[in-house]
Amino acid sequence: LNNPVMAARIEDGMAPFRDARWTAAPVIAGETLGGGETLLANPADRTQAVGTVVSADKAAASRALDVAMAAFPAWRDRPAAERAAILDRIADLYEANTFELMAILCREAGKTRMDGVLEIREAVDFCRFYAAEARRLPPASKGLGPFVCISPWNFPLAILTGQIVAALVAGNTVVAKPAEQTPLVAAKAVALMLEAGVPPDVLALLPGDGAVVGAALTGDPRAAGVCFTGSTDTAILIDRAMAATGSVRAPLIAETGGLNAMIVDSTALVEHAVRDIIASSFQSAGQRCSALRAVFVQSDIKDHLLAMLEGAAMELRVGDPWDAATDVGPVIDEEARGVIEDHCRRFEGAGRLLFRHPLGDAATTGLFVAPAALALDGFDALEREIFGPVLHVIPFEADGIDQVVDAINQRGYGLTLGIHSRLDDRVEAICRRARVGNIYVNRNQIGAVVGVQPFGGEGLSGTGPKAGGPHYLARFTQPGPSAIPLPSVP
Ligand code: TXE
Repeated sequence: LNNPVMAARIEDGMAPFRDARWTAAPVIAGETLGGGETLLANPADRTQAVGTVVSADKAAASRALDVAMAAFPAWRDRPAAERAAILDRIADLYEANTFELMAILCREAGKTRMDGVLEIREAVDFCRFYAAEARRLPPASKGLGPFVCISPWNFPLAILTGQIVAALVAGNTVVAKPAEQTPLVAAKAVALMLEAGVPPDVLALLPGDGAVVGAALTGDPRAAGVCFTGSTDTAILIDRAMAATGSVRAPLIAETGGLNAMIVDSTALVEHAVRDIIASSFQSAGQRCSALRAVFVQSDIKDHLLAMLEGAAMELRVGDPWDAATDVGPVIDEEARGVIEDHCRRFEGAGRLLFRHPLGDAATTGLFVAPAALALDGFDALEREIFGPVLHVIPFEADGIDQVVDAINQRGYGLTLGIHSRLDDRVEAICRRARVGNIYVNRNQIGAVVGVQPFGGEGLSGTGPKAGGPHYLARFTQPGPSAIPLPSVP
């Protein structure tokens, strides 16, 4: 994106979509259902309409499962190579429609250009990777039936695509329920999948309320499996809804929240640590499940690191993500902003604000949150995942590394961990001790790198196996409940 020729191409490519409007509606057997329309506004200004959505109801959920049941045997029995070829065509169509997809991601979900490019790359990689994996599945492995795919708003294209294409290529039919906040990019994605050759009766899209449509789908015994990414609370609700159907054969493949930490010791290259902290905590306005929430800093370098961090954070440009110079866009909705702002206010009131971006004009328009750093005494003092551009800073002493790792393990949300240190022995010891799905050593603590660094967590952060990795597809062909059951809440 720093290449001026490439930047100009993107600018020109996205320009026709500056004021475009998109629509989303339930699609069952290739037929689009009508109904009352709700307007969706751009989170960067809250007034500009981006499109309209027609929400599905329980009756539509039931019909979609009927169609998916009927279509299943023929789809299951098609050669895996044929299904894989369709995924390759989906990837081609995503690439051919990159600018429109970037425009929807920007105006519906508040994604910056960098976020948009990376998200489309990830979606394309999921298609190509699962296509290749499917060609290697043992011939005896078969799909299970209709899979319900429930996706979140923070990677509304990549996660939705990864879930759907994994379930499809393994021989399942799919009913997909996108997040309430991001139905438009889902509708575009599903239209491209149908154009690529997914038979219409094999894939349904049901935009709508999680508590209505999501609950109806996951609580239906015809669902042969559920693939979910979102909050841990919702994963637990889904787990219970599935158990209540009496079916013990349907797997729940869940990817949920994290409370991610980084450890920076006094041998670290502080400039590199600062670069990676800024990217992981503040990129995507902190709305990534992999994002860094708390950095443990060795006391003797804390002031130095904080001074550099503050300097770098003040350089960030927070504002309209349509503007190519923007680093941090808006958060997804009023509710999300309220939760993050309340949290920052409480810390500020307690004298724990380390620094906060000044925000400037952006504050008056859209749903922007100023990137901030807050002081924390211990990891257990952080009550929950704060899904925004907020970093917590916890000092530790030279002899306290083991206790730091134990504190991370005790939280039970083992999704990502960053380490900045030049002591190989120490890095190895931390890696051995930490119960975390993905560890990043002296590098950016990001999420999946499909096919290279499969992504997924431990404990409360999900049920494995890792997305974008070699064991993932098989899970869509094996009956039985989750490999790592989520805790049941009484
Ligand atoms: O998630 P939900 P929300 C975390 C993050 C965020 C919090 C809440 O901390 O602040 O979760 O976000 C559908 N049965 N993550 O409220 O509700 C819902 O419609 C079936 C982390 O957006 O879990 C949507 O499609 N489905 C995360 C999807 O679940 C239901 C990404 C996710 O929404 C349902 C998003 C029900 N009863 C949020 N209720 C990550 N891991 O990246 C809701 N849904």
